[in-house]
Amino acid sequence: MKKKIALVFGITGQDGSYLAELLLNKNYIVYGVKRRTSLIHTTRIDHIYKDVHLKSNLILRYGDVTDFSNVFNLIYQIKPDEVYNLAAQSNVGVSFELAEYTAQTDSIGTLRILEAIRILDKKRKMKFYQASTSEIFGNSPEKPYNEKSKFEPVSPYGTAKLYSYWMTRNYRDAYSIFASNGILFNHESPRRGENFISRKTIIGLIKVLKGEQKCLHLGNLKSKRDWGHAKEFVNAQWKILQHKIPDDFVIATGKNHSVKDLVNLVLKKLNIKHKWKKDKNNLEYAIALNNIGQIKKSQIIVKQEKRYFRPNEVHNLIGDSRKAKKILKWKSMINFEQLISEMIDSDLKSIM
Ligand code: NAP
Ligand code: F7E
Repeated sequence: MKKKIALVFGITGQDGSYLAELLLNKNYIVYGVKRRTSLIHTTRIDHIYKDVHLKSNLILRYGDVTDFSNVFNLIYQIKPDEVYNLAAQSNVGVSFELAEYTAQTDSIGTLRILEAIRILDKKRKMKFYQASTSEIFGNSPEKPYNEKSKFEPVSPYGTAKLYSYWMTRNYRDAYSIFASNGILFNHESPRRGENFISRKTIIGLIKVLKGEQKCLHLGNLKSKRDWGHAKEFVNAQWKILQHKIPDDFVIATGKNHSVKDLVNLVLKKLNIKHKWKKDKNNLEYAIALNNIGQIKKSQIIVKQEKRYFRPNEVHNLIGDSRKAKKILKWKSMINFEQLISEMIDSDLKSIM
């Protein structure tokens, strides 16, 4: 039987690496798009990538979704069965500083891929997956969010992603392209980028324990997120494209926790006893109650800092993925505590 060909934009990212593993295990030929960078950074996929001169089912090509001729050429040459658009400037906080670049990548980047598919795939055989996000719900009041909830994004990232969500639906309806949105809630793993809250907290507190960093500085501790495991969530991405019709699905665990819960859990797992206090500006900080590692009793180990607050915030995200459970037979099995424990163990091994 002819092997299926997948084209993955964003293969060097957290999800891209897990998705590539999953597709290779399912015997796909996987083409991954990597950006030109001054230093090669393919760390997340090095374990599955063989020397370019050896025969392999994983092939890397240079590319960038801000370059239409490149996107068009890749789709023209590779003729994939499935296209996964995971490429994005994915940091919500950074999107306030790089608003135009975020739109170029997260909105128009998607349009470029959809246009290339529309022009090149006359027989409408290609399937397209769009990495949509819970950020498109913003602070919409009716929770938990499902596929019918109202969209009210509050950041350049969320707004850019909402454009892509609608373009994916528009191209499906107008041109009969098999184009689907996975509306994924936060998902983490040991491969999560170091400036997202889960990884930043874990790495930061391990460094504080080792005496390499005095204190962990954070922003909003009150916001709540529905955190799942990336490995499970990429399985949903694949399932969305195997469904007989193109459609949109919310992918979430259905449970949420605050940033402060996350910090408390990491401190507990590292055996750092602590107490929260407030300063005169009402900013919170945590002090150690025990001597442990390089930490001295009464040391300030976590501190809120204004610079890490965003101009606008999504306060409370929780998803309802009953549709995915019913139609795709997908459900999250790894809970918050298991996820964080796995991430801590992984970072303890590499940092200690
Ligand atoms: P990530 O780790 O930040 O990976 C993003 C990927 O996109 C990286 O491979 C990155 O390349 C690539 N990329 C960035 N700009 C690009 C451009 N202009 N052209 C081509 N590639 C570009 O993100 P992730 O956590 O894996 O998330 C995957 C996708 O799901 C993203 O679209 C994200 O917005 C979306 N999403 C994520 C979550 C989550 O909680 N993780 C939730 C919902 C939706 P470099 O490695 O070169 O930077
Ligand atoms: O922030 C708060 C921050 O950056 C989570 C992306 O994958 O999920 C992710 O977006 C919360 C926010 O993720 C710091 O204000 C406090 O309330 O880990 P995060 P995010 O913004 O939820 C969605 C679904 C995506 O689609 C995105 O691509 O934590 N927070 N202090 C902080 N966050 C960070 N990063 N750094 C802090 O110091």
